[in-house]
Amino acid sequence: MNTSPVISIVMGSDSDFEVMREAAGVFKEFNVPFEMLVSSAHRTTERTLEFARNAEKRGIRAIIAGAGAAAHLAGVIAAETILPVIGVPIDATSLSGMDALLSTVQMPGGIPVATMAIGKSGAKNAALFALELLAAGDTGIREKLKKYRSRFKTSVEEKSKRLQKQLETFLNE
Ligand code: RP5
Repeated sequence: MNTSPVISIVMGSDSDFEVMREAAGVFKEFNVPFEMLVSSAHRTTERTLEFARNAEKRGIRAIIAGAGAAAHLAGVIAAETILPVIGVPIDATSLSGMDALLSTVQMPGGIPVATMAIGKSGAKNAALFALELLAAGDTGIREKLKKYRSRFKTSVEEKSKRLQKQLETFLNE
């Protein structure tokens, strides 16, 4: 298997790892090579710009950028690459992630950032969305994604059966 990373997961600080590991977990499960790094749009601006400019020629196919507070990381990266950039707003301040959400989602027309939900669900969905992008040209990933979805179907059907039993007990009380 090719082990060169095709996905970059970037975060503004190592304090974001707890959330961003959700994305890493998905790539681990799908056996898709990825890299993870810390780069800050405001603390290490030059490093972030260099990363964004070089990502495409290094073979990266999509970038996931997670940041909290005035989260301009995803937007700054998107400004310097035409790779798809997926933003994950992180709950890192007293504004509970609303600051990061608005900073990430409200990109002016011309430089898109696909913005996910705040926090762990957003990180997980960012990875799944990146896989959906890769799936356009990779039948293996496409099939794995279909299997992943079908597991949800089975689990909801099981939940519904359990609920019927609970309902029966409740009605007979
Ligand atoms: C943001 O500021 C980072 O993405 C992080 O969510 C937040 C706090 O960073 P630390 O002070 O923990 O390094 O840039």
